[in-house]
Amino acid sequence: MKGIVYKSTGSWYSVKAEDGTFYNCRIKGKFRIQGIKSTNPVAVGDHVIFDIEKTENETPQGVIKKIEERSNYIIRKSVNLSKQTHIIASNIDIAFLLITINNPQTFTTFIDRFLVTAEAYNIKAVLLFNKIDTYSKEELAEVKFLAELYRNIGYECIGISAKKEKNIDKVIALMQQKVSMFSGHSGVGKSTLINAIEPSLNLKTKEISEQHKQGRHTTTFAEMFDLSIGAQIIDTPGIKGFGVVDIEKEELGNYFPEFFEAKINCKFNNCLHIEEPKCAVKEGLENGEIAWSRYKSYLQIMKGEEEHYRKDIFENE
Ligand SMILES: Nc1nc2c(ncn2[C@@H]2O[C@H](COP(=O)(O)OP(=O)(O)OP(=O)(O)O)[C@@H](O)[C@H]2O)c(=O)[nH]1
Ligand SMILES: [Mg+2]
Ligand SMILES: [Zn+2]
Repeated sequence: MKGIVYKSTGSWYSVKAEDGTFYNCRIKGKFRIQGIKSTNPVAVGDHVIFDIEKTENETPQGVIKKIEERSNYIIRKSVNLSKQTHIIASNIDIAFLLITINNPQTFTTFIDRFLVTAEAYNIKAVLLFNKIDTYSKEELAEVKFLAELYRNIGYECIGISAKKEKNIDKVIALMQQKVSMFSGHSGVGKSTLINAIEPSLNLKTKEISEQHKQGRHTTTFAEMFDLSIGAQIIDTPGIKGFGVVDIEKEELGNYFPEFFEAKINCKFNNCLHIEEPKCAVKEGLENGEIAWSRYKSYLQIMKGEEEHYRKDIFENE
């Protein structure tokens, strides 16, 4: 049978068959995916082939035999096993990043790593600036600044309030007939936004009183939901950082669209935009066409530095 993985709890997978029935499936011991060193061989969004096992009890269970080739996937580095990766979700049409200026704060290095990952796998990325109902004048100015920065590069940016249901219709319009993923730090409002779109799901969200407790994730597993607007959404647990793996140094600049555009004017066609003379990216920085925050993210990924969560990249200036 064919189906799509809707939920994974580590050892069990909830798979929706073509006829709409959900089956609890597991994988056989030796099952491995070639080429990917991942802590989870099967991810939410995967298209799989599975067999129904005859069981004594009433509910039939399935065994996943094969995963169809993924059109794309979003990964993060595993928290403990440094060399391993964790596939957050696969076969995504649009990846939405929820960004909050405050409570919690999202830094540009995090945004840029997300965008690089999306570019590398050719996934349309949209930035949602959430909680606009809570911001001070200064914080709203920050939203405006960042939205303009990323719009200039070509990314769609929408200011929203999941709680006050502001601009939700704009998000819905982008989601029609597609598989979307909501991503972002813990507490940015991913589950709240899904509830705003589909109230009947009534997903668990963080209580206000719990908000300041660090390291508490309300959503603990990625899960896909069918929405009545005619779309699928994958809710994901909040993540601290995106690992950018499998990207060669020479390729990295291609995943910063404004660097890629400038590169044609670099003196060397293999310019890494670091030490080289007559570099159009560095000229772009000087004349204000390219944002310094983007270049800092670029250098950080290039050097393979770990992301410093909750550390402002400008704090050394
Ligand atoms: N004022 C305001 N609060 C919001 C908004 N969106 C979400 N919140 C609140 O932020 C808190 C966290 O929201 P969640 O939806 O649980 O966040 P999450 O991104 O799903 O978090 P994890 O599941 O831990 O990754 C909750 O108390 C929400 O009510 C918003 O637009 N405005
Ligand atoms: Mg959540
Ligand atoms: Zn250059």
